[in-house]
Amino acid sequence: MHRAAPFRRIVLWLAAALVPGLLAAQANTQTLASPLGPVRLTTVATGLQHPWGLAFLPDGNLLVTERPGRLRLVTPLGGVSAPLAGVPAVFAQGQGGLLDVALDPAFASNRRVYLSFAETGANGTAGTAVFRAELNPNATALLNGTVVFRALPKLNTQGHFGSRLAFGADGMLYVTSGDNFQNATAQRQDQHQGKILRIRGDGSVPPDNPFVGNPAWRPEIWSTGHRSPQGLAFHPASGQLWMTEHGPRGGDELNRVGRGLNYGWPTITHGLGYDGRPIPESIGSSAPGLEQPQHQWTPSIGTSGLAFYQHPRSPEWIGSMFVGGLVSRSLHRLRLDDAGRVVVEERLLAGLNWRIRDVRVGPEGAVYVLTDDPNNGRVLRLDPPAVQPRGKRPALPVSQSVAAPQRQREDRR
Ligand SMILES: [Ca+2]
Repeated sequence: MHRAAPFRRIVLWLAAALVPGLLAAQANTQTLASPLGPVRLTTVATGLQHPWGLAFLPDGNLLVTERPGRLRLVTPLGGVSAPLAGVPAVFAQGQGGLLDVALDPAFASNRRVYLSFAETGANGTAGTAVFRAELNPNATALLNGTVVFRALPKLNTQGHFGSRLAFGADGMLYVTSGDNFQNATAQRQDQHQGKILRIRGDGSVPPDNPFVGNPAWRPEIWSTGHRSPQGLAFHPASGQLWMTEHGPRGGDELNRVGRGLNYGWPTITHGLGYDGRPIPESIGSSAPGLEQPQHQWTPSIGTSGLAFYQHPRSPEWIGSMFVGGLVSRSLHRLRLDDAGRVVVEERLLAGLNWRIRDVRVGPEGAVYVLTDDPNNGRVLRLDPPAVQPRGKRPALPVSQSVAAPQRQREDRR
């Protein structure tokens, strides 16, 4: 048996030299059980530092951000490029750094890319900002970059920057901005913190924003009362905007976002402070004029990226919503009823012990996931369960309670 080992190594070395992509794909694929049948999980890339956001380029490659301030190209077979040039300097402290990446709706003609990030301000302050640039033809650099939006005022903070980016069918860019770990900001009309913002790609304000013309309000504000929003996506069928945000200790939220509405933080919350006591500003879990979440998680799952599944490849998954869990270390697949209530929740990737930072649906109908780690963050591809004959489909599971370890420390976000 021992004599076979060197020969096997030589065969593997030859195979790796001849078909590296094939070998890597086989070595990095595993099959996992799920309530709707086996799903195939492929590790596309490893070794990333706090990967935070991803976007699919038309050529099949991915743009992936790393929070310390790098943007990389990742190929479907796991090639990871050198950092792209032209990325802005970021405030890489605490939860700050390079955050989300999004393509312009007209990327095919203008090659514009948007990045959200924490930007350094004066005297140790920082704030969420949005950068726009053009991707050069061989995708090695961003050109003509400029900051198109800055959340004001910049504050002394290292946390709750947001910040997800999503373009609507209206062509507008929606940006989540966290409360900078300062609760009161989320209800202040003159501050961008704790809001969802709606801007044009050049940062200018659309005239139909809800508070345009009211000098008390920052005109970019679309919705208010958010704490730490890390998921943002438009439903591909209804066009409605949905978001996820971290509660404090408990009370993570899934919200359907309406124009000009107030989602309550910190006046109402389903969570408690990290010390187990009520949030000082809170008057309870509901109040007139303040929106209730469509769903809330107590204990917290550490909600992160959000994606809707509408791809014809998987009838089983169509109509599902995927929510990443940093604390639950799971990918949550939800089904909503016609009223938007969560009626099924299942946990995928549970037991692998990976903090899930982002989730997106790829152009071929697989689900892509980023796992958060200081040095070995991953890009994962999850292929949906094979379509089964109608009579053999397992029954949909009833809503499952999510048992997650109670989160105590903010730096676990
Ligand atoms: Ca809320």
